Amino acid sequence: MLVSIIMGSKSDLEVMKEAMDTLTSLEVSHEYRILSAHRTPEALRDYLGTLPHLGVKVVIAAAGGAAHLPGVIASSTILPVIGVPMMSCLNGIDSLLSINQMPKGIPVATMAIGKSGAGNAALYAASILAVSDPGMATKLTEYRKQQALKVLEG
Ligand code: RP5
Repeated sequence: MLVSIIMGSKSDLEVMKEAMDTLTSLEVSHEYRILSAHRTPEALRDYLGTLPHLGVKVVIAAAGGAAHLPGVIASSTILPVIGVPMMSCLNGIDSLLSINQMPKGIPVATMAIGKSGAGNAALYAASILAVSDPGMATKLTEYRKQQALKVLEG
């Protein structure tokens, strides 16, 4: 299983379905978990401990508000972590800045707020995999071609 998607709440699921659908369309194996940095710290730690055995190469982490989840995950693994800020009572700006403003040393790649970010997180995960997987590179190139065709067709 190549990509693990972790989100802080069941309320993030509808948005994060965009990431799962995109990974499915690219035939990237993935699973999701609902685990919170604040509400379920022990369960989160336990799950993160299983990632090497699962063969996970990239983690996508979604959180809203005081969105510590992506940073906490990144602090416990050297796998690339892609953060997706969720909408919140501050229109997701708090989530975006919480995820984006990591102090030097522990990076989190931060996407756009909401569904665009969720879809792009999946595409970015596929790009990371494509560096060492020519089959994945071909699929991504085809995805881009189809996307351009749709735009040109109007
Ligand atoms: C975060 O708090 C979650 O990622 C979610 O986006 C936000 C609100 O969670 P709920 O109150 O809807 O469970 O931890």
